[in-house]
Amino acid sequence: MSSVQHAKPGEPLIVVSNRLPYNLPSASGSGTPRRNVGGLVNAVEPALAARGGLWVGWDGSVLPNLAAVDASLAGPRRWVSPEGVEFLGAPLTERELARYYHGFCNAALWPLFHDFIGKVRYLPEEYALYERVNRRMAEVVLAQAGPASRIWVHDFHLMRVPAILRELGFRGLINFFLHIPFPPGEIFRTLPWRDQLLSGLLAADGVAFHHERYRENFVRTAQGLVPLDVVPLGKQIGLVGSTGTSWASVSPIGIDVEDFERLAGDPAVIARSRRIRSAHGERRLLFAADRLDYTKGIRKRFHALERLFDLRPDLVGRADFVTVVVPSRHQVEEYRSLKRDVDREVGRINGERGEDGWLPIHYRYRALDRRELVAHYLAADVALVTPLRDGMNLVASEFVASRVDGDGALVLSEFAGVSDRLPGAMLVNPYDVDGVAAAIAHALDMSESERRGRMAQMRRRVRALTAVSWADDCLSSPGACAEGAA
Ligand code: ADQ
Repeated sequence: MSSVQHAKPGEPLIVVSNRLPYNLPSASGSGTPRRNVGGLVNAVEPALAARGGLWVGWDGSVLPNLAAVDASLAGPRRWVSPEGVEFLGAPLTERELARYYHGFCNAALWPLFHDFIGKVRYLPEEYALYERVNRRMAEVVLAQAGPASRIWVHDFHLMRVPAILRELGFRGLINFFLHIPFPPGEIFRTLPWRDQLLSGLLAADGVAFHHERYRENFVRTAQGLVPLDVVPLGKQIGLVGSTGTSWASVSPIGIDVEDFERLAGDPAVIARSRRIRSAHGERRLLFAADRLDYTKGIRKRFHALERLFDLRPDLVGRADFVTVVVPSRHQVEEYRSLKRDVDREVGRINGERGEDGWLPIHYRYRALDRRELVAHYLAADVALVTPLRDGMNLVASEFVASRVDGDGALVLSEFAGVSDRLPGAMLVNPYDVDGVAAAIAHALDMSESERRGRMAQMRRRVRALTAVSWADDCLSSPGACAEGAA
C-alpha cells in the first residue's frame, strides 16, 4: 500500500482503533463529523486531548472495492477536533464491513471474549478479511510513524496489528489495550486462529487489561500455547519468548471525571434534571443507559423489575424505570433480534403491569448527548448497571462522577470489571433475578445517610482514576519495565 501519504513523520504518539470517535465528513469536505457512542471513544479521546497525538482508524466510510480504498488512501481524510486531537481516517470496503467488522469482530470475537460461546461463528473468509484490515491499519499507521513514535493499539478488532507492524519493520514501542475481558484458556482455545491472535498480541511491548482476572487468563493461555518464560517484575508480568518480551499489566480505565462534574454543576443541566424529576411526579426513579448488546443484561433487568413489583406491591405505581438504549450493530442479525425482543418485552411488561396513568418502563431507543445523560444521572434515585459480562463498564463510573450532590444509589453487576472498584455499590449477580429485585428494593429503602456514605466511598474511587491517569499508567508500563529489567 505504497500510496499512503507521509504527512507527519515522527508523530510521537499514534493511537489506532477500529473506529474513530467521529464519522468524518466526505472527502469533498461537506458535512460535519458525527460523534460515535461507545466506551472506548469516551475514554481515549480525553486522554489523547491531554497528551497530544494522532488517532488512526476507520472513519465510517464504506467503499465498493479495494481500488477505491487505495485511491482514498492516497489522500486520507484528516480532521482536528475542537479538543485538538488529530484524526486520520481509513475506509473499509462493503465486504470488509460485513465480514471483518460485523462478521469476525462482532459475531466471533465479541461473543467469544464475553464467554458466550454458543453465539460464536467461525468462518475462514471472515478471518481472512480481519487479517487484511489489520494489515491496512498497520500500513496506514506506519506511514505516519517515525523512529521515536509510540503506537498504542486498541481492542479486539486489531489484535494482529502489533505483529504486522513488526513484520513491516517498526522497531519503536507498541502498546496494546484490550477493552473487553480476555476469556479463560479453554474458551479462547476454541478459536481456529488462536495462534495468530496470540502472536499478534505478544509482538507488543505492553499488553494491558482492565482487570487482574483478564490478565491471568491471558498469561495462562499464552503459556499453554506458546513456549515462553513468565517473569513477574513489580506490578507487571514479563512473557519472554523467542522474539522478545511482552509485559502484561493491569490498567483499569478511568473516565473524564472533570467533565462529568462540570456538567453536573451546570445550572442548565440541573434545571433539566429537575424537569425530568417533575415529569415523574412523586414516583421513585430507576435509570439505566446501555448500548444495545446481549452482554449488557437488558432483558434480565426487565425480569428483575417485574420481580420487584411482585415482591413489593407497594411500589406499583410508585416507581418508574427509565431505560435508554443506544442502537448498536444493527447490521448483525443477533442484534436485530435482540432489539425485537427488547421491544416486545417492554410492550408485554407495560401491557401486563401498567395501571391508570402509570407504566413501569419508559423506554427510549436512541443516544442521549452528554448533557442529557448527566441530567438523567442526576435525576435518578437508583442507577441499574447489570451487565452479564462487561470488560469494565463506564456508565457506573459516569453515574458516580455526576453525583456531585453526594446522593443516589448504584446497583451493579459483579460481572462488570468495574465492580471491585466501587465498594459502595450494591453488588448483584445479574442472572439471579430475585437477588437483583431485592437489591433494587434495598437501594430504594436505604436511609439517606447510608446512601450518602456509600456514594462518598464510590466518589473517592472514581475521582482517583481518570482517563488521563489511565493513559499515563498504560503508556508508562513497558518503558518502566524495560528500565527495571536492564
Ligand atoms: P462499551 O461496551 O461501549 O465499551 P461502556 O463502558 O458502558 O460499554 O461504555 C458505554 C458508553 O456509551 C458510556 O460512555 C456511556 O456514557 C455511553 N452511553 C451508553 N448509553 C448511552 C445512551 N443511551 N446515550 C448516550 N450515551 C450512552 C467497551 C467495553 C466496556 C469498557 C469500555 C471502555 O465493552 O466494558 O468499559 O469499552 O474500555
